[in-house]
Amino acid sequence: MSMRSEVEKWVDQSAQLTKPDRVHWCNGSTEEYNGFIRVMLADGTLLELNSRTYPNCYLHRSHPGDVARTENLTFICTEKRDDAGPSNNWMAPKEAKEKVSKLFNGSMKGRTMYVIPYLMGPVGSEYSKVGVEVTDSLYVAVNMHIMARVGDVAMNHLEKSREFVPGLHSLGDLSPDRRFIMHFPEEKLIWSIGSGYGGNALLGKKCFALRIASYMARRQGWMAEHMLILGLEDPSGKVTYMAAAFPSASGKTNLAMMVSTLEHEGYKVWTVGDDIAWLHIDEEGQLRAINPEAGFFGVAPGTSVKTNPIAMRTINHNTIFTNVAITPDLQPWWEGMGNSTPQGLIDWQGRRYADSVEKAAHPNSRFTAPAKQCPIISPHWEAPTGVPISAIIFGSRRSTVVPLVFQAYNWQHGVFMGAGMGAETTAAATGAVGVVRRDPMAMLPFCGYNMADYFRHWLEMGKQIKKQPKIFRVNWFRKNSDGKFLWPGYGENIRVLKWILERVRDGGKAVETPIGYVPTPQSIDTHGLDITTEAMNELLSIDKDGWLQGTDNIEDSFGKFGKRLPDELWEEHKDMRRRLERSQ
Ligand code: GTP
Ligand code: SPV
Ligand code: MN
Repeated sequence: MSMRSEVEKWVDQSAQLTKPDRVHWCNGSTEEYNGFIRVMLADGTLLELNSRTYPNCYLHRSHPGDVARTENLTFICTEKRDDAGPSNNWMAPKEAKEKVSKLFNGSMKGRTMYVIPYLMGPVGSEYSKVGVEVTDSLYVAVNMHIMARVGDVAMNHLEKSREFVPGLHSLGDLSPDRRFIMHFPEEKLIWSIGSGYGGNALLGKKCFALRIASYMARRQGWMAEHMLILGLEDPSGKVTYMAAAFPSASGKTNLAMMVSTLEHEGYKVWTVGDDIAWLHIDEEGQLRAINPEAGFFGVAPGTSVKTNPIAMRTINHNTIFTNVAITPDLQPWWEGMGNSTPQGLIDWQGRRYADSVEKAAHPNSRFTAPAKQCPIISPHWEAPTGVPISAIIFGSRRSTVVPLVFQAYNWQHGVFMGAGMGAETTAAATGAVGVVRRDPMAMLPFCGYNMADYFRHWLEMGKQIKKQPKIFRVNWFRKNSDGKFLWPGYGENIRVLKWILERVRDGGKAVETPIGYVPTPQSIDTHGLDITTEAMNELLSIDKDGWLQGTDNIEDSFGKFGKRLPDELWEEHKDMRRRLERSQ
């Protein structure tokens, strides 16, 4: 059977269940995109923004109860509960299907079903994979047009790759009571109903490229990670590639698009990806990364000409904004845009903004923009074989305890460092913000199987890589006793990347501490930076009690995995505690 008929068969089944009035197969063309936009402008799903300052840009306001990923309604449905592991919500596949097919039954009556074949990864890459999403949301369809390579290009890839990940999506009634984001990794299937937002609904992103892909990757010997990919150019013009895992809304897009404040010295950044990396080991034993996505679904608040001029230039044309505020002359606006609150602002829910307590833009408001519009997109961002990775960076928001940067002793210690990473929660998911939780490798909400097995996979991959990338931990978010950020962040993060590059090349000064190699204060280039010696010392200081408390938290977190947790990680844990206890 041809692959097209395989897809048709699944689409027919989905249509029998959801009973749409019409079925539209997407070809991925610009005409199709423009046609969809026209329909949404007519029915009010989109509002056209100022065509002079933001040409071909639109605003979408989502349902106020549907503004972020809902981790509590996200399930991994494996036959055995233990294969999903203690960090995932689990439901048996049979139960999940019975429960959710009732909701899908007739859910597209009176509506159109859009069939979206899409390719994750560069055209012509043996690492790329095909998904097919069917959805009754045009907002999802146009976002998928930007975020993935949609239509014929995917169908063509499929004829060779002969495998696709089906994803059934319907808006349902948008009630959280009837919202389920279901993953069936054993049959590589996604079912999502009741949300039209971001990672819940654009199934190529978190559902496929992370949860299902991580499961496939373990079986096939590669890795699917919540990582940005960047190239760091040095004064000689050589580019070194790094991949960095930070939790949601913790700085990946900003680091990936950073405008270096050391550009006059010859250090600059090239963007390869801002959210997801698929990592493979090539025939020479070199770790290589591709960005499976084709667009950016980035956090709007905090993005300004000062903090991220590259993002501002990427998103001022052909961009869809979701849940931002607008000015009376129809320009998008959000907190942290760098200007004062304009008169006559309309908030993200379409109300006149009067209140200075509530935010005008939702804290998780976003832009969807084509990656190729990024002025510093790497010339190799679509290289079929990806880019070679020399450093892996773990980062998260920690207002205390965690230094600006430090390096793991070796791969195994680095895996422990990632596995034990604590992170403050953000508005990217519903629930409390600012609570420290363990978020291993920034994958807690995105690993499609038991995380103990995921840690084992990291350890095994390390053994197969010939020249192991060095592993680092960064924290841009440490605060002083007044609650102010100690580190200026954004473009100044280049100073930390420069030290990382030096360490990759076996240079860069560091002291051996109980937590890893910490830079000496002088080894971070602070030339031209307005920062006090005290602040620098505090940023690099080791809070022994804080770290000991951290080892207790790691123990609780590791303990949940029982015997499945690799012994190596317990050894690393024991060693770190011993080093801390012995230190002054
Ligand atoms: P997801 O798209 O959810 O995966 O988020 P992300 O990891 O790409 O985060 P992003 O770069 O969008 O940043 C999230 C928020 O953190 C924004 O409000 C940024 O302004 C802020 N931020 C990013 N980098 C820094 C930094 O170096 N320092 C400080 N203080 N804030 C930062
Ligand atoms: C994240 O939450 O990590 C995101 C946004 O990148 S979403 O696509 O909604 O998952
Ligand atoms: Mn993300």
